[in-house]
Amino acid sequence: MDSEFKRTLVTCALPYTNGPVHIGHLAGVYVPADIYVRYLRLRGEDVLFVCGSDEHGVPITIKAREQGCSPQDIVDRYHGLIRDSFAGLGINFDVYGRTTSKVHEKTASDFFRKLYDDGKFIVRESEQYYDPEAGTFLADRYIVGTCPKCGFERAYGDQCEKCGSTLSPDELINPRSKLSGAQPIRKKTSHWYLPLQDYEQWLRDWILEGHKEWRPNVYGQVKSWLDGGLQPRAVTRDLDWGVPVPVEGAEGKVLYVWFDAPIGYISNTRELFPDDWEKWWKSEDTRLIHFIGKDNIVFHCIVFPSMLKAHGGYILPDNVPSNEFLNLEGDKISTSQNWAVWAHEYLRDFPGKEDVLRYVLTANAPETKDNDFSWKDFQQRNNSELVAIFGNFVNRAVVLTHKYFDGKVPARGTLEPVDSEVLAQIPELRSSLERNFEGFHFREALKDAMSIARLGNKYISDTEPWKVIKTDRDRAATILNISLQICCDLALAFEPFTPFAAERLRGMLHVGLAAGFDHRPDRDGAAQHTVLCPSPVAGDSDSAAPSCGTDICLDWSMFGSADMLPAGHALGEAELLFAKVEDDAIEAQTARLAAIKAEREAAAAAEAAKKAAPLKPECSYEDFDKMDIRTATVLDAERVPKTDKLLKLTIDTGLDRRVIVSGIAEYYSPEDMKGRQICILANLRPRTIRGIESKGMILMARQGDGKMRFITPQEVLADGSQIN
Ligand code: B3M
Ligand code: ZN
Repeated sequence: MDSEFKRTLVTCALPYTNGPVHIGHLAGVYVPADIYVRYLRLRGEDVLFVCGSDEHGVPITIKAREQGCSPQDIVDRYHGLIRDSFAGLGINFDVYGRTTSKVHEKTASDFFRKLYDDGKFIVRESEQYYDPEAGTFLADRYIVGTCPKCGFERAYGDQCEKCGSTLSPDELINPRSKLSGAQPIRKKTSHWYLPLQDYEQWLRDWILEGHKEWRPNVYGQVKSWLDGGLQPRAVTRDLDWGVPVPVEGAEGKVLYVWFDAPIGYISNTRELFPDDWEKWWKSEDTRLIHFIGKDNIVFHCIVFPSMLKAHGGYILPDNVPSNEFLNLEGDKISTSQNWAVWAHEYLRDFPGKEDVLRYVLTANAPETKDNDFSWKDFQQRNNSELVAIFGNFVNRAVVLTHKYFDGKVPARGTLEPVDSEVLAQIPELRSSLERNFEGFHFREALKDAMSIARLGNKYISDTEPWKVIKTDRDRAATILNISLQICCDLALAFEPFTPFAAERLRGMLHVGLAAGFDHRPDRDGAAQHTVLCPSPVAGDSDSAAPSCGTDICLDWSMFGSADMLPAGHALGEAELLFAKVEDDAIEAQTARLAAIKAEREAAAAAEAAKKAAPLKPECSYEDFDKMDIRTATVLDAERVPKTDKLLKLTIDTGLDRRVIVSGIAEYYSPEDMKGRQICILANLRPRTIRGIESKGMILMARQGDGKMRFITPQEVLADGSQIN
């Protein structure tokens, strides 16, 4: 790895604490970050993995208001749920803090104060929406009104959820306060702004010139922001939930959530290392990596770095890997529409299958473009990749060793070409794995790891030790020896991706893992700085004995060696590495989603039905008076042969009997129509439809969703009564 750095600080976007996390979050940020951290640890790097809750922001206050509780109640509820979901999936942060903590309040206040004292802000007065009934300024999300782009009546001041447009509160038609329903007024207020334009040239040099290796989506977004020209950005808000602005005369103002949240990375580091945090943030030999979703790019690549630069003394990110979005069964994931697979529900519904989700989300990771998660694919990847290839290979190697060699690694004899070939391919795959991990290409890295499993599976299928054993015990010994060495490679290669399976595999092989540094606090809350399991191979001879209770601790440097397991080493018990996902488990999930979709479609249809068609251009009374509209009774009705939509109606108009051909067969059967009184336009010029002369037209009412009903008088009238 890059030797100019002594340690790596990896951060993950701090989730907003107003709802649980879903697979989109996991695939976009947390699983890739955990993979990366586990890889670095495997290589013995000193890594700190920092995350926590983002507990400020308007959506939290709105949710609290909706539920009639305090914002603190909301964040207390979700903080624990989210933290436990991550832990359940093996995403092991060294620290998972909160932006409502004391340490954070102090860190964020001090940060603001330093910029304030150093004259890095400008003050600007502006007019903002104010709710005269509630007596408070309204954040964008607290203003609703009609979207100027699509006419949706409940668009927010910053965004329309119907058409996805970004809006500003001034654009809303008929704005209303979400708090009181009152019409907001404009009122003057002043705020502090960070003049981002002052950092433009510096950002260009640093990122556009200095970090061409960043992912194209990140680099491209930064470039387009910079090319568009930066503007001063307000860093305070008129709100009562957040870190108070630590300046006299700023009562009722708090730091903007995007000012305080990234400082949370620093606060959480301080939380863990109150005395020793600075080396992680202020030392040039620390490498900082932010894992984020693509909607956070501007904040992590432009705003936060400008804040850090304005403050001075802090390091800047070396890379900001950001993914695109994950869809679910072809549709955009949506928290408000419940179109998501929630992490905590997955853990409840699929106990013991934590790795499967990690695996599938990585195999489909939206690294270069938006990607899709489907339950069918989930099942297929589990059953035909994890179970049929990886699991099957390991199972055969371990079970056959128990069966024929008493569970002890048999000695390797002379190699045949097939053996040398398989052994020669592993170092190549290892190099490719390393390149992909280090370049943040985790999908490709997973393919490399899977290639090793395929290689092993093919090797054992081709060499058939279960047959060979009958005639050539030494040859079978060689095959199983090689297969078990490959199992060790797999235990290393898959540790970042499927850590629970990797642990089970180590149990079967009866080996430990030299997993580098672990900074998680011990039971007394003190941060550790220990090597989990020092390898007797990598370490010097008088280093501590492995703490895992085995003689052998795998470490990355052994990867690809054919001598990880010496002959005679006793294996652990065989167990199943992966179990099949059965159809009923998948059906339960797809049924749940289908129900949500049906509900959503019904709601959308009800909404559409209510929407009246726009008004036609004005007409004169004379125009109207030309139309002869009357009541009439249907005497007979039949379908027009070979059509789906047409009915032939014979009617009595009070003046005559005539035929009207009408396109209502979708809505009414001939039986529905017989004997009914209807209204017709009687003087419409006759037309021949399917060879039938149609004289007039039936009056129908059409709803917004297209549904049609004929018009009938409230009580039966004489046929031929004129309507005007
Ligand atoms: N909470 C946004 C999000 O969850 C935000 C990230 C903060 S990272 C400092 O998408
Ligand atoms: Zn809209």
